[in-house]
Amino acid sequence: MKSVSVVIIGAGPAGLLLGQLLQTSGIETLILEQRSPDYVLGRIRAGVLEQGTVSLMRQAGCAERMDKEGLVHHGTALMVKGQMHRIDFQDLTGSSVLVYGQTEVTRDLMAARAACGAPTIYEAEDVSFSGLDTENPIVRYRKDRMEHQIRCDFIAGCDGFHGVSRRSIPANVLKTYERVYPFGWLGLLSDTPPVDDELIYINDRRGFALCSMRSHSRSRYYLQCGLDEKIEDWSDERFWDALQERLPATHQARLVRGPSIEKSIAPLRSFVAEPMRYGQLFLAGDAAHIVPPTGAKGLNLAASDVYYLWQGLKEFYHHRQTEGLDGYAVKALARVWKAERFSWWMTTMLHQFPDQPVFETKIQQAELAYLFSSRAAMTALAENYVGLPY
Ligand code: FAS
Ligand code: PHB
Repeated sequence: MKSVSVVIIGAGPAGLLLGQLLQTSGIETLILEQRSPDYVLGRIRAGVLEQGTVSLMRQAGCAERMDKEGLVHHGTALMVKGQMHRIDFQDLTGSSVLVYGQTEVTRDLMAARAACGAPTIYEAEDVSFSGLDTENPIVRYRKDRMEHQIRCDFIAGCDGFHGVSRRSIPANVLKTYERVYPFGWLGLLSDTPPVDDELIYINDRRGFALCSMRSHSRSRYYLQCGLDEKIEDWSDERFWDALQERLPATHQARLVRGPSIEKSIAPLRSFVAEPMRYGQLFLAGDAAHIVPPTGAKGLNLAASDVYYLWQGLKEFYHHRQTEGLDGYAVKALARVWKAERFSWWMTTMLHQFPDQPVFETKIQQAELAYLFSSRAAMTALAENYVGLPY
């Protein structure tokens, strides 16, 4: 039976980044991905990278295009009751974020893996595991109607929220924690210039909106929408009109409309699965946790999980020590829960909750008023947004 040191399930950013970092440490991997490369690249998701994620891309040797094309942002704006409030990351934390789309991160990682010849099996079907609680678990999958099995030392479950890895942890071991929000995000991507040099998070009485970007000529916009909304009911024109209404007066004339390249609705949830390890299976990224995108943490949490797992595997293969792997779940979850808190806080502060008690609305208004009146409060927002230390 074929064997490999680490089998990675999922060729999203978590799986690919882990694969590249292990590659730089001389640790052999095989990635199994259920979809095609084009399908993976077609999903439009995150847009903001923390410095930790940027640093890992550089350590993985995949940062050339990111460093050339990424946009350094030293702050962001929150618009409340028509008033713009800038959160100055540089002044408050001395740090910044990089605007560079997840699609491009994934493309760079895919290209690097192909260039080094490390194997990725795309369109691998029915992945399953056995012997997770033994020294050498077995991974099974089907490819082109042929059944395959691989013996390995470790399995990295980087297969996202709907993957097989979390489901492979016994129900009497796995605990999950969840909050589902009463709205979703309707996103649109267009080859039009952004309305501002930085992102704008908008708390408007008609609903939340976010003005983001991928470059100086490609914009990414989001509108809070009902869970019953259907994408086919949202023409481009209806989207642009709704966005225009929620923009501050200073920016309405700047809005450049154009045909949507992509348009989708995503539900918002906070979700954490514990433990992030079972036997030789380690969960990383969306396989273990989901955050509402309001805090721009999803992709960046996947990166910090990958960092901890990379360090633990490096220690094992280079020094036969297991301290890093044994401490992985506790260390990763400590950072996960802080990001869950921040993402929940940003979401409850900036969205409309029409059915909530008036008291909650009053608290939301007080939260915002305090935030903009206190350097300490704005510093707390900024240090979470640019990324807490690993
Ligand atoms: P991913 O889901 O990206 O990748 C998992 C991979 O595993 C996929 O390619 C999948 O095909 C594969 N897979 C699944 N099951 C498998 C199986 N059984 N066998 C083999 N392969 C399998 N984050 C932000 O920071 N900002 C955002 O604006 C933002 N917007 C988002 C919008 C949407 C609609 C979604 C769903 C997420 C969004 N996120 C956002 C979060 C997102 O960026 C994730 O955090 C990020 O994709 C996490 O990467 P992975 O953990 O690699 O999971
Ligand atoms: C994005 O550009 O897709 C993006 C940016 C910031 C967020 C969420 C999404 O908080």
